Amino acid sequence: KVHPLSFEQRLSLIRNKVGRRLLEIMLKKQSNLAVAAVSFVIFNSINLILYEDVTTSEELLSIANEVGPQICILKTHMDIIQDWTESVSEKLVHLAKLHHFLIFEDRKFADIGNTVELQLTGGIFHIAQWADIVNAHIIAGPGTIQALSRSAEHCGILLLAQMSSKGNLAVQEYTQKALEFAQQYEDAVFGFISLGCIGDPNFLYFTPGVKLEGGGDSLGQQYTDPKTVIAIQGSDVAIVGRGIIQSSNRREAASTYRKACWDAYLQRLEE
Ligand code: 5IU
Repeated sequence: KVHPLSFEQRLSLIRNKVGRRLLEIMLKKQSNLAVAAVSFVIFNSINLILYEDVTTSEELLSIANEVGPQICILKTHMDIIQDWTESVSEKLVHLAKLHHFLIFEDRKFADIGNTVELQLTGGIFHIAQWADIVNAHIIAGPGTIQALSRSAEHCGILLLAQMSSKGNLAVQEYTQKALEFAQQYEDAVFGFISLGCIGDPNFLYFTPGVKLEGGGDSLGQQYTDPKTVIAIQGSDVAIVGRGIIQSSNRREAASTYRKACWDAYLQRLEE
């Protein structure tokens, strides 16, 4: 299923303009690395929290600044930030422009269109004002996608076609349905969250659950290394959270991962 096309060649196949802008950034920075600004908690032996990270806007912004030069995308979870205000999103957008990356809010919209429209534009987060990319489950049918594309024309959409966690239900027929939905809304949808390429080079593939050492966590996350994900499974962008966030030197870790992911892409082109 892995196709042989380069990112340059894909540029003319992607209909959505955010998708094309992303490809341009990727080629310019030689980066197919997305960093997930995830939180992590370290518990002690009697389950008390010893250490907690990336739940403040200060920490989020400092990560964006540290890893910014190495990444094509910063993936956020705005609802884990304790002190979110509009100025946080303004500062994020500023850093995104400074370092040339796109902001992907991993809100995973899943409701009927009418609700999703309000979640995207309203509340205290106003996601549509600052996110370049948002994602959606297909469980509620195409109305979810219609609502997102109508109320945020400048946002590109990714559909969840597969997941990295143990026991997830996004398999086989479900994955195929995601592909069909995307093909129906190609102006708005430019890619998938998946474990690799699921067949159509007109879309980009984004894979979470990536770590150089592999392994997993205690809540069902399953890690695959960048080379497997990109060179073998045919994914385009690796999404790395704790592999970088938990490192004592995030700048260096981001640089190591950028190189590993880009080399894996080059290796795929050679095969
Ligand atoms: N994420 C996954 N798996 C998935 C989907 C999203 O891990 O199938 I869809 C998110 C969760 C987190 C990031 O924001 O990707 C992975 O972070 P770690 O690299 O820290 O596990």
